[in-house]
Amino acid sequence: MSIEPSRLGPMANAIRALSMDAVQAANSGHPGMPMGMADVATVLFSRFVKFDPAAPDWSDRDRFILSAGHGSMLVYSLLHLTGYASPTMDDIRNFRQLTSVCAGHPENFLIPGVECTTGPLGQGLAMAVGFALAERHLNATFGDDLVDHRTWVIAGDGCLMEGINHEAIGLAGHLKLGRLVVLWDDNRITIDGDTDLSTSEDIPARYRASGWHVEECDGHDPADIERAIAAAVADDRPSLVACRTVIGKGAPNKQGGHNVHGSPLGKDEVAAARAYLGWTAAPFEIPADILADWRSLGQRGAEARAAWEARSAAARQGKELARRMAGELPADTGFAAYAAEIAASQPNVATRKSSEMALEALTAAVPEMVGGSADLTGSNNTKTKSTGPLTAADYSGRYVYWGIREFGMSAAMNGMALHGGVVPYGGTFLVFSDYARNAIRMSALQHARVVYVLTHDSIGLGEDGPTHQPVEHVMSLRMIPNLLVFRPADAMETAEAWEIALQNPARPSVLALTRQNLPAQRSDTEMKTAKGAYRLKAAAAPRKVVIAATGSEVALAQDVAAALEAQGIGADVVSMPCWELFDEQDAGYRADIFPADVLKVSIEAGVTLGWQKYVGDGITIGLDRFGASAPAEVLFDHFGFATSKIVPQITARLG
Ligand SMILES: Cc1ncc(C[n+]2csc(CCOP(=O)(O)OP(=O)(O)O)c2C)c(N)n1
Ligand SMILES: [Mg+2]
Repeated sequence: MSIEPSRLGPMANAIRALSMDAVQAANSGHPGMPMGMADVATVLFSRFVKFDPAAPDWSDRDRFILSAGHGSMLVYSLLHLTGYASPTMDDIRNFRQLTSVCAGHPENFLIPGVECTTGPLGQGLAMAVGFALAERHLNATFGDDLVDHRTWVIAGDGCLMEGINHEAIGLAGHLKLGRLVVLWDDNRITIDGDTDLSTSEDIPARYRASGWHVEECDGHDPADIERAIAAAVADDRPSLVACRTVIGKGAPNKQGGHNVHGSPLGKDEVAAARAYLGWTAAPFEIPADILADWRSLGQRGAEARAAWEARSAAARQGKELARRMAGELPADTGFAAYAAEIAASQPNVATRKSSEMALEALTAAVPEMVGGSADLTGSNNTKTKSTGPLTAADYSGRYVYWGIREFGMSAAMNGMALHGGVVPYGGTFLVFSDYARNAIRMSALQHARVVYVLTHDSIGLGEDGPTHQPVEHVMSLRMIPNLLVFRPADAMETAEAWEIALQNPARPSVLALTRQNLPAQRSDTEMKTAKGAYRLKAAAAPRKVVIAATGSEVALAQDVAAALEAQGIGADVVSMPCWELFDEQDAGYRADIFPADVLKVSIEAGVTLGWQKYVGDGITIGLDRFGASAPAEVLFDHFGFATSKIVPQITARLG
């Protein structure tokens, strides 16, 4: 049963009413965008989107992404009206309150029907590129019967103005992601006022030049909207549908102006809007006939899902797809055999190389791993024999050439991880993690399993100099909640870090890896990295000092300890590949590693701020300034990372 065209207007007004009433009740929020895009969203959901409210995690559903996350009431209204269990009307009534899942911006971890967290403008659209890419990759792997869905985006002027938009649409155009459709809320208003205050760009021309198909429509004319979306669906390029709208449409005295963007309409204007729209129902009440129309859409999807379930049950690969979509790894990731191998071979290699060696084993055993690099493949060592190129001609490949698009890559990887069925990892230089930083933060906030392979992790990269030498990066990444930051000391710790990263389905990880070779520190396979920090070497003489270090400085710590022991000063060496995991150990373990009664010293080729947490008023050896251009050995010595310079500081303190 399809909806009569005459019903679309009242259905859209239900979105308008819920949005203005919820924002009014919260006395905060953004009514303009949901009211302006209500007609487009109603046509989209009533004619095009494949979804089943009874199964929000059905893997072959279409993905709907509200990139203009400030318009959160739009997605809350849609989910509620179409019959999802969450949000309830009570949640909507309590929009933006602590007890409600209807947070100020849509959060993927609060509501199953919210595919990803949006609010940082531009990133929803960039994540959508990852969703669309994951869909094509799984389609190529599992076939049309099991994977065949679209990615829909509603984006505002802000999403299209952000720099990441350029990266995202360049990727989507190049990869010919034709199942991606972006509906642009072309209301020509942003917070400060008319868009002509700040832009005069020809957006359709920019999209066309990037390989997109562009349609334009009157965003308040259902027939025109339907025509434009149908044309987008029919075209095999990614599509932008410019929907000319009036922000706050329905609020007679405020529509079309920037004040309706992010403030409640006010009691009088809410009343005026009710009169203007002919909406007589009380706040948070939807007339039964209108609700029935919305619910009928939801019920339609159940048929499509039932048919898919029958196909999936009959398909040879149905279970394998289900495994991947559930985020469950194969029983054997290849880690154990590989760890045994390097415990024996004790390789003396850079940790970026160790990472590549681990990846060879892991990518061979874990087919859902999809790698890539932002044009530093040969430096990040991210490509393996199992991961052939993922291209527009062959989406079954497992390696994405992201180009020089660190932010776009990272946001797209979030989309891939949240789509499910793939475990993305991608590389760049650690120093350029700043370009990607908000997407890394969004991985952590969204509980997305994304692995960032960040190489050239210190002055140890040498001659490229201070622009390329991270100093504050490892420490600043440690400040992001729910992010595991690994700085492994050798091949074994690198392999362990990879295994831990894979085994954490709800956490992103960063691997900070060296350019320069590092000696092997371990011959056991005890997964010590899982504790975050552990005693690599116990004091021989009576213990006077504990030296904690990470990554390339662990070898130096060993050397310093040996020099102290030679003087009869007992020294533990603690390798500390992951602060976050150490902080999660029990108090007894932590106190055993960093005992109260000894001098504690940290060595890390980066800023020292933060190490005091472990060494108290001990000694912090680090680099609180930018590096310099010279060979690595010269720099380490110049900046004080030398046994001969560290030992006297320790003996002086011991008195
Ligand atoms: C990266 C980022 N920068 C700034 C903001 C703050 N902000 C939220 S909405 C908005 C204006 C967006 O304009 P538009 O997309 O046209 O939305 P509309 O006013 O039409 O609803 C801004 C600047 C943000 N959310 N994200
Ligand atoms: Mg706008």
